[in-house]
Amino acid sequence: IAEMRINDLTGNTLEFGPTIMQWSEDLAQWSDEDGGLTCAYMTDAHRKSAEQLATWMREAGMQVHIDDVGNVVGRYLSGNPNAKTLLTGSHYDTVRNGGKYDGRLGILLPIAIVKYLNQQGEKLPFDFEIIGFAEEEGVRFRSTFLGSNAITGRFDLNLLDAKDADGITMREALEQAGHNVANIPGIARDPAKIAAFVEVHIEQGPVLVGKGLPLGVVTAIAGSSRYLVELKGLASHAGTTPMYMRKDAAAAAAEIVLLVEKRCANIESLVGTVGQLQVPNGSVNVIPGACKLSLDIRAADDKVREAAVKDILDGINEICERRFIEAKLEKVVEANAAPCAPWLMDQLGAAVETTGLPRFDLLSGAGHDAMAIAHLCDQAMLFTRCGNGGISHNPLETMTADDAELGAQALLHFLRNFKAK
Ligand code: HGY
Ligand code: MN
Ligand code: MN
Ligand code: MN
Repeated sequence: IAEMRINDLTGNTLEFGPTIMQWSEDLAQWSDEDGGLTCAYMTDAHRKSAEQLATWMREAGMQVHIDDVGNVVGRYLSGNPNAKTLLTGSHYDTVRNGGKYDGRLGILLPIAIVKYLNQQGEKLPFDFEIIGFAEEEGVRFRSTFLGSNAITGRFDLNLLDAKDADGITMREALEQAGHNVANIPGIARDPAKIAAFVEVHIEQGPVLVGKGLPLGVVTAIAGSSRYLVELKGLASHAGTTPMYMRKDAAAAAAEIVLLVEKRCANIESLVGTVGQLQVPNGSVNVIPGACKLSLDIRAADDKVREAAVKDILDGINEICERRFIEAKLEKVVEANAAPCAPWLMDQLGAAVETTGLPRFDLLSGAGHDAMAIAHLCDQAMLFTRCGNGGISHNPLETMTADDAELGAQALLHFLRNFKAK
């Protein structure tokens, strides 16, 4: 049916889908690690990916520059000097061993549309700007949304001193890549010149695939709290130290993992994850004297999330006191839920319906650059279905050319009919 609908719609074979899928494959060739896709901020693979995006944008007829936090920015000019700019885009960094479409789809799909418009000689009545945000996942320097925060003027310059696992500071990484950190504040956009922001992204979850729908319109992006926890106990001999005398940091961490799981269970849209858990320099025959873990708590409702975070932090205190463990917590992300703008959702929904699909609204449990750009202008998101049951942040992340096509057809219709607020 999708095949038939697409042929009806375009009157010929797929316009955008195969290009988007091929570019996704091509872009995935650059990875920090062999086997699997890892593209962390300002690594060599990250810089090569930026250059490739810039090339595709240029070939599509866009004015292109790479700014000093590494955002790849392409502008498709309207020729109307008074027109406000419509922003779109997503991130091109990835999680470790991630998927090819997370973030990248939201850059490649609009480039394919601009390439088509440019070939047709069709201008839009507004300047259309595609931004490949340089960093959203927080893999190398822990902080997230570096690219989109620079665009909204909220880049925290103190982060330039943050060090990666090898002790390299963000400032050094940027300067080694030829960037001038003095220009970062100047990256901020003037809100008066921006009409809105729309991000196309894979859903990264099971809802659309469960509904059998290729596209969805996002209602809100869940808020999230991220902490790094360092537990300090006492390393001692695994054979001679009686159980009741131990200060076992890993056992405390294990209780914390189950506390998070229990506290977040069975509460609508509340999720909690310990994604990183390690015993630094652990040995089989040594009681773990230290343990590092991460907390990621999210919910659609900020009050629900804040209550869960409070209970979990109180719980960590109770576990550590009982086990004579010291805990050091560092809050690395606190982002409130970002509701999408109804006026934009309606225009996106109408565009989805032109592809012959029903409008279907859903929450985004995943964080997105749109929640950072929400500090600059109204935002909305278009989701495309994830295959393999919706898995993401995993090499099994997948999507189809048909769904990419439908997403592109919908966004093209949205652009051609966009009415600024
Ligand atoms: O973690 C997130 O939700 C996003 O994929 N960075
Ligand atoms: Mn992601
Ligand atoms: Mn993403
Ligand atoms: Mn995103």
